[in-house]
Amino acid sequence: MKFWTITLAGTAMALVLAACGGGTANTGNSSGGSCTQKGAATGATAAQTVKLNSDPNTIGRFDPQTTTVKVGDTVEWDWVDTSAPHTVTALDGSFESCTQNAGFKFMVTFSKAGDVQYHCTIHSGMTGDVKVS
Ligand SMILES: [Cu+2]
Repeated sequence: MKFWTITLAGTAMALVLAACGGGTANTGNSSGGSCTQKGAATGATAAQTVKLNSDPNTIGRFDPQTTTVKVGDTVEWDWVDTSAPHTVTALDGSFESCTQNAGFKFMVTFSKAGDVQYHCTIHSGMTGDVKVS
């Protein structure tokens, strides 16, 4: 039963990606509510990359969980996990990717020093932070 559910979700995801003509469009919030993407950097070059991977314990995982950058640097998140959608959502509200599937990329430029914690709003075990100095 579980396998069947995952297969169906994968098929639906492929259809969504195909409809958008690529993995870089905002595919909205599949959890039902409205979501406005916020804080996305465009045309930047990432200093660090965080992968959104699958994880048997927390459903998903930010890899690495902690990212260290300098003020002015850009972090890129890559949706790698093909088994579940995820969000990259700052706890302070400074950035929000909305719900996305494998193939999506989201970049944020950090313009001030501090420790910015973020999570996936779908999976409570998915947490990460960006340490900016
Ligand atoms: Cu997630």
